[in-house]
Amino acid sequence: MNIESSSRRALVTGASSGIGAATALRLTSEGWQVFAVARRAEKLEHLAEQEGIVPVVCDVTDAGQVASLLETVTEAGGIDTLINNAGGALGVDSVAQSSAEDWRWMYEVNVLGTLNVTQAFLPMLRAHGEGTVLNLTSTAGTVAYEGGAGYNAAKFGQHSLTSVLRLEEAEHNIRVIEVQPGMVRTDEFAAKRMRGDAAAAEKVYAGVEKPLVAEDVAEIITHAVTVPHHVNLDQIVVRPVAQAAQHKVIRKG
Ligand code: 8X3
Repeated sequence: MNIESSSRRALVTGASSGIGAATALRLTSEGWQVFAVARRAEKLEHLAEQEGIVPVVCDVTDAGQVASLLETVTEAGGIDTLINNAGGALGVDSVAQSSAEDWRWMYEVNVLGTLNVTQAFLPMLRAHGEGTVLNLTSTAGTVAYEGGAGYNAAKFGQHSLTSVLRLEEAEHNIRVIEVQPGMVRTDEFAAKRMRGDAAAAEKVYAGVEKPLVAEDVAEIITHAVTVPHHVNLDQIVVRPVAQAAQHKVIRKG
């Protein structure tokens, strides 16, 4: 499973679908070598056929699995860019009514998952000399909204982790980029958040003529990690025009 040594190399978590899959595909189409990481092997099968992609199964919330991931990637030549994309939302309940279990899951996957993978790969990125970490947070990481509850709390946490990391790793010439997307229509995000209720998931995007799609965000990620290394796009907020703010969404029909 050795990959070419000449090109840029990234690891993308949460790569089986949505923004992660689109990013893995976009980077390889531009000549990158990509380790595409996700929890379930069968969900990575469609990416395995793509030249330049090495699928690796790993649950980022499991420190033991992350240690094996590091070993696999080290043996296969390493990376210069880490893209922490794995994450998700569960529920739209108020603080008064939400369940601590949901909050725990969101903290685990968004914050501790990012922490686990980042800690594991920092020595490799430092040794490289021009490392990049890009964390996919959310507009929910800086703007609270009703029903945001545990998702806001987790994304604010991941946003803070990212800001601290930027301060701490500058000495090691690691740039730390945060991409904060607003409304992105993907197959899984709203479906997971609404616990499989397809009608509720559909309502999230109802009447929004052009929400962002995964490829829009993948293009921005690709740009941010491809500009010369001394250029650090610290925080990129990206929303569809129809979502002027978290509380202002233009819906037609
Ligand atoms: C998703 C953006 O607006 O649903 O991360 O919180 S939002």
